[in-house]
Amino acid sequence: MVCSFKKLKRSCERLRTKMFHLRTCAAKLRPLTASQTVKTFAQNRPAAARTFQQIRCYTAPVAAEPFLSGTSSNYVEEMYYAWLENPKSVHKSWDIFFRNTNAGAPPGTAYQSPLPLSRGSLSTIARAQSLVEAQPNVDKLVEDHLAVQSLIRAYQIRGHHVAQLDPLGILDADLDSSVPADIISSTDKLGFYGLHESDLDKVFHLPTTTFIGGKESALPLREIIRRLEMAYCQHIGVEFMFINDLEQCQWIRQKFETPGIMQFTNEEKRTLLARLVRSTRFEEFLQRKWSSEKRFGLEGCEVLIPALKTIIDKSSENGVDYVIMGMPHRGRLNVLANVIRKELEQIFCQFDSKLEAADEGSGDVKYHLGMYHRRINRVTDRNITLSLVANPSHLEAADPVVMGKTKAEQFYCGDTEGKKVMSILLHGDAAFAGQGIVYETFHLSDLPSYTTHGTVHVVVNNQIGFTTDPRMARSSPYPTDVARVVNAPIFHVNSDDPEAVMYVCNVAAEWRSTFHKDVVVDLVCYRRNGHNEMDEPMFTQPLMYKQIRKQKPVLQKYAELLVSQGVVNQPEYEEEISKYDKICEEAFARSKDEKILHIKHWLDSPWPGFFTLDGQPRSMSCPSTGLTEDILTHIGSVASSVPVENFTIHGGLSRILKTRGELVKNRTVDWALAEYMAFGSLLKEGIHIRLSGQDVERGTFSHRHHVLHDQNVDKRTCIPMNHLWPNQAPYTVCNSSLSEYGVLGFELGFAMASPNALVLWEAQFGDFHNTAQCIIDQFICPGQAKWVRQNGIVLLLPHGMEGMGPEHSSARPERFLQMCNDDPDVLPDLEEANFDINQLYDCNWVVVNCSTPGNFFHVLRRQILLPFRKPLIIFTPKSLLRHPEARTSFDEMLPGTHFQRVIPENGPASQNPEKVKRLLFCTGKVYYDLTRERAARNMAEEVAITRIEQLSPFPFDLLLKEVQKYPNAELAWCQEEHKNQGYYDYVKPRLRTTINRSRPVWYAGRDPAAAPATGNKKTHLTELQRLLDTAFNLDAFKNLA
Ligand SMILES: Cc1ncc(C[n+]2csc(CCOP(=O)(O)OP(=O)(O)O)c2C)c(N)n1
Ligand SMILES: [Mg+2]
Repeated sequence: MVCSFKKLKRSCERLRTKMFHLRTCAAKLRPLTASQTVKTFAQNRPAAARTFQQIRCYTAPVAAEPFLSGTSSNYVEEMYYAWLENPKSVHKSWDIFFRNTNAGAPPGTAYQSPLPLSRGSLSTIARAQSLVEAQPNVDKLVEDHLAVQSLIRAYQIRGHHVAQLDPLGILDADLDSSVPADIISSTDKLGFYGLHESDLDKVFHLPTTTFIGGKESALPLREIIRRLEMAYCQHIGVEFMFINDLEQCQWIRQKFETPGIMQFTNEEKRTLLARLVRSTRFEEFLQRKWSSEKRFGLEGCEVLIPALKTIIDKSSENGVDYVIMGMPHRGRLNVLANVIRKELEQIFCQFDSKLEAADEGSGDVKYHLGMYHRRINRVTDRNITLSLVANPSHLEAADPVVMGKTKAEQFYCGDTEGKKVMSILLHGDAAFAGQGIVYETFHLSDLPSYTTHGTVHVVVNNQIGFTTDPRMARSSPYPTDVARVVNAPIFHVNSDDPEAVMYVCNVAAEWRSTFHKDVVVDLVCYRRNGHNEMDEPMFTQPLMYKQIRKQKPVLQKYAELLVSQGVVNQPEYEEEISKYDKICEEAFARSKDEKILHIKHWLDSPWPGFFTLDGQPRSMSCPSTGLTEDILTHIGSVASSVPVENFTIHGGLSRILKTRGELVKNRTVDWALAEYMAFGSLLKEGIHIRLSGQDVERGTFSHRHHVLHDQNVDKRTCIPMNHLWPNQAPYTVCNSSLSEYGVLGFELGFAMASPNALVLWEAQFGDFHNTAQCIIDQFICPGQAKWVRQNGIVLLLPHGMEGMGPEHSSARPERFLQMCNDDPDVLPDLEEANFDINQLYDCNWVVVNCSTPGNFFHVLRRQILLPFRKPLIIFTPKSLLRHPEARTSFDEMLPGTHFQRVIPENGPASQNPEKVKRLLFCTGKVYYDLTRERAARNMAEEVAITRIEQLSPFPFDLLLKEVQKYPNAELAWCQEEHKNQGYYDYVKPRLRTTINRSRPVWYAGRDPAAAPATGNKKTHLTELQRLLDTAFNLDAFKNLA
């Protein structure tokens, strides 16, 4: 018996490859009745599978029935199982058939045509008669049942295409007005399935992949279609059938197909109405008071506020206590007021153009500012913290930043599954479809070191982007199609149906807390005004806006509905409105008392305890960044060993570790070891370190090796850095996806969460940072000035002209330097106490190019030991990673040592400075070319070489001393980069200011060029030699003077 069952299974499998997955799962899931939840059904699974197998044993003859084709056997199995549960649940013909087979009718006979009377015995005749009843037209019956299954599936897959999503009723959310052939919009389309109008009242058994039956397991076709239309073609369009996980699909089906599932209590309806009142009246209030101010109002999508509040309420109910949000301009003030609950007077005073700014920096327009607020969630009575991340105008740029901050908050509170901290991202339809960063961010969503365990995305899909129609703005049917790449379900919803919106938002929040994966709510709405309140939309969308003018606001529609249902009465509704209007008026009156504008009230990531209460650094000094010999030796020994047992590393790596060991024995460090020392010591001090970027674990140049891989055991790894000290802070080192924009944004967000972490992003090669330019230009460079928030992120940008061609050579130092906020023409007060620290405090970021491992070590440590945080840009070397001279002795890393902003000449030239004819300034790796050349030319006494290690803020004080030390020397700046690139344009005016323009500053370097480097190795060497010739030819500048 068992054997026959297996045979049946096997033949089915062969024939039904496509249906296989579905069917097997369906069999497992069979015992679910409509009233059971998906949870119960998942729990029942093993038992269900068992029951299935046992019972099937008795049905072996069924396998041999002639009509049992690949597809029909699937159906018969469905039918059979249903019959076992309840013989009445299947069509009478099936009931007879199964009874016959179970009674022992041999294969083939259960379906045989009745035998002629004359040829049969009495008993045969009796049996044949029952068979006649059972087999009126089995093939047709099977086909019809299969057709109905296909029909159900068609609605699940394509029902959303015909859902009524556009509140205006004139547009197609999927940009397609046609109705798919397999959606039964009229009875004549039944023919597509080989069905006929006369079949509409026939009863069909429902497959386990639908929940439309509720408690019924069979329904008439007419009712099946009606229920499918109700589930998939009303105001909600569910897109989910691309998801590769049956359990998740079943969960969604259950949420949308179960009859009567979308019901709300009167209390819930009243709350929804009250939220709509706030949302709508807030915009109206702003419009009344400041009719000519830009605010990017929410009119046409007022439902966004109840939508967000529903997501937050549901998530709070499920244990979330911190929600981090990112959003664009549209409705931002409304979200601040009614979701985050920023004090209204603080918002209103942003409209007062006479108020003076109280904080340093540029500040930002009101619809970009961030916010952080902790309060009680009134619905759940639980504490909740809401943070809206400040953002630039660049749409979607904040997405990865929000993700990074969320990840960090989860990390610091030990929320490894995203149960307490979550993010909500809002999008505009045009931006969501158009901006590539959306895709990059989605691709971070499931990576172990980047996942935030699900983001709820909400799209304000007003079916327009500024003046551009969706048809001109995207090639995909929906603006949300990008989310399909990560199997996120997408719930499109007509925003003029607030209850549908609320339902969908509840499901989205539940989805996130059940599966911890991204989900999208697409609020299909309209934009009542122009792009902003000043714009005339009729110029470009005349017909759409004629319709919009006629459109009743959603609040009015919903209020009328609830009044008609008796949920509220008119006076109650009006009372709700006047209550909120009064709140606005009172706040407006209070806002008049404000005299100055404080941007610091708009901080999205406060760092409690790091600053004094009034936001100042706790000191204006930096302790020594040196370490004791013991610490250096200990870190060195771990860095050169494998700290776990029975772990086989690659032979090449053993040699690298051995060399490291020797370096440690000789009390020296190379680049990799210097980084180890910096990280390892900070971990000891409780500072979390996170190093992220492409291939950072090994290091692009194979010098780092922070993750060891067992050569014999797959995926067994060891991170020695996490074996340094008892109770050390954790070290995270993670290879990222191949994205710069997304990953740099993410790390910036991570670094926002805490000042007690060293967060580093390394570019594979420095020039790749340009695909993350937006994060650099809009966040890192001006972040503090715009949003009074500091950030200590470190960018490691491999840089250096090494004959590798135009790509990979330059990290574009000129760009970073051009964006520094220090004045090239004004000499600061060099006598000021703590000049160097004050300079750092005032700058927008720090730019360094270290020429020694030791200085690299110090600058990394200084980043944390400073009493404030600034972004740090480090141009890191390539060839210096292994250069025998690029070594630092422990002596230069011991207590009392510091980062050297300038490394002065300390050779023979410095002994007799008057004799020095030329003082060369340089930075980075070219120093080693210069010293080699100087030695070759025997010019150690005539030419002094001083290295500027910290380019910005410019070390005016130390360089002045250098210049004064060599009174007879010509001054020249030497760089290996082309003249229009590198550091020259930044350094020259500042050097001139340092010496009060008393002497010329000459240039020894490559000529200006369009590309950063030549692709020809020989040309590269010739250029190098030429610049060295200029640097050491003491007559080179004679004729230029
Ligand atoms: C990266 C970027 N490109 C261009 C703009 C200019 N811009 C501002 S709003 C907007 C239209 C946005 O449309 P959508 O995303 O649909 O949002 P909506 O304004 O309709 O809410 C454009 C093009 C921008 N802010 N950012
Ligand atoms: Mg839009």
